[in-house]
Amino acid sequence: MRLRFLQSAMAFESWPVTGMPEVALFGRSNAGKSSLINGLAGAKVARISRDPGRTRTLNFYAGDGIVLVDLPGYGYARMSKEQQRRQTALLERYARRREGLCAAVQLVDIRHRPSELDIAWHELLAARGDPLLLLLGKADQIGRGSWRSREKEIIQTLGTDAPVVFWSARTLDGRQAIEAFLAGIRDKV
Ligand SMILES: Nc1nc2c(ncn2[C@@H]2O[C@H](COP(=O)(O)OP(=O)(O)OP(=O)(O)O)[C@@H](O)[C@H]2O)c(=O)[nH]1
Ligand SMILES: [Mg+2]
Repeated sequence: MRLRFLQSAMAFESWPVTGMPEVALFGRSNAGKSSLINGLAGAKVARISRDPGRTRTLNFYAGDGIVLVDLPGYGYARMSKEQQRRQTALLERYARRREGLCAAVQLVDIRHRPSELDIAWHELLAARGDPLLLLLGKADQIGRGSWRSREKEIIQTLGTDAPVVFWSARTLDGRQAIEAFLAGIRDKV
């Protein structure tokens, strides 16, 4: 899909007014949210790095009639308690208060059992009552033969009935399904 960078923002007052339906990417730090933006765009529009905790601001991208928001990851340990508290407050404020937020994508690492934070965020997002897509990311890191058993364990741990897509930024597995989800959000609004 075509995606172009709109702006970065922190404070509520500077979040852009776009008039377009918005979908946000949640996930722990290093889960691969920024890489997902690049994978969907088919270009390097978002900055990524080897070290987690890279994305510190809300980053807004627009394309194909929707806005995608690359959020800072939750649960980045190498941050002061005060920074973590501020980051969490920012994410919660965004999740609860953002006008135009129509759906969420939560990205988890297919290799790991979801953490307590993944579970808490999943519950908060599911409670919003609008569409929530669960991505099992870095799927290239395990054999396809293990995908279904990992899916089962992750779904059980989260206690969820959200739709699930296997995703890899390396192979772009899952890209079509994600784009179909986003098109569904755009067309419903
Ligand atoms: N093998 C593999 N590596 C990935 C994939 N997606 C992301 N990565 C790697 O994981 C690391 C973190 O990726 P980012 O996209 O920066 O993660 P993020 O969720 O934006 O992290 P924060 O900004 O800290 O919240 C980078 O080294 C990426 O290259 C994937 O699908 N497969
Ligand atoms: Mg990032």
